[in-house]
Amino acid sequence: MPLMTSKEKEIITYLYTAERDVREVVKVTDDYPELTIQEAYELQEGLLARKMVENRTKRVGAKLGLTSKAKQEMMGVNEAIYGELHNDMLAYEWEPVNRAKLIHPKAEPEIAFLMGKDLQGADITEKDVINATKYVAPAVEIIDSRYKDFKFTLVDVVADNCSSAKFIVGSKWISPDSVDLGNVGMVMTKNGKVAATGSSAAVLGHPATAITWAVHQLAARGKGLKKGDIILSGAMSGAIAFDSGDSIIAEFDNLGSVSMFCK
Ligand code: 0L1
Ligand code: MG
Repeated sequence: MPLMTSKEKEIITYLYTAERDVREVVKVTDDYPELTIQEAYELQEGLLARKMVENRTKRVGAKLGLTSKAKQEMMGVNEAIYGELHNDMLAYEWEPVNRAKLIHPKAEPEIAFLMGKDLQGADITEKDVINATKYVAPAVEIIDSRYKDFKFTLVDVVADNCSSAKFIVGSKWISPDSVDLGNVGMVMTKNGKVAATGSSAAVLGHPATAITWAVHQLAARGKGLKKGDIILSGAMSGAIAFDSGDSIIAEFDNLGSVSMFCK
């Protein structure tokens, strides 16, 4: 980010401290209704840069959000959004997620892509995405908007790095060619009861389409995906709220399952 204005610094501090102090805040656009989506991505970049300096985090990949028509309609928008994954967001199946460090967490079932090659450009296709992918795996993203009651505009959620908090990837990684990624069924249970069902078709028709869209957006900012990146391609169902004591398991056709426990 070039030299930041005092307004940008103030908003970044506002979002950074809300997450650090596990405190929900009113949305940024209440005070700054004039912010544009372009400025929101610049604020996101500034927020992530601050985390890299203060929390010594490193970028490990990217995430897609608002990839389902249902969620876009709910928010009155017709585009997806993207953010970054950092190493401090990576959680493990065998390590309980700490509820005390989250404001109002929700779980989303997603397909994770592990990039085997760099990928950048405004004209790359779904085929390029698949060719550049080494493995796919089942994943759960934990989202935790910093905004009160999970209520925000597109600008707010982009600035807040698309509500990202944690993510867990299952241990079974397979080649993207060995499964029909456009038609993966999924069942997510909470404490043994079905909480959500969905399909990868809900992710802009195909998760590779969602990633293609993100690569095009990144290209406009002179960026791309890197070999070794983990990409969360978008939620296959609505997000499920959870609390301490809850366990979540997402089972995907042909991809296997991933689980998490919240302490
Ligand atoms: O990962 C997601 O799909 C979440 C994007 C932001 C919207 C939300 O927090 O529900
Ligand atoms: Mg998500």
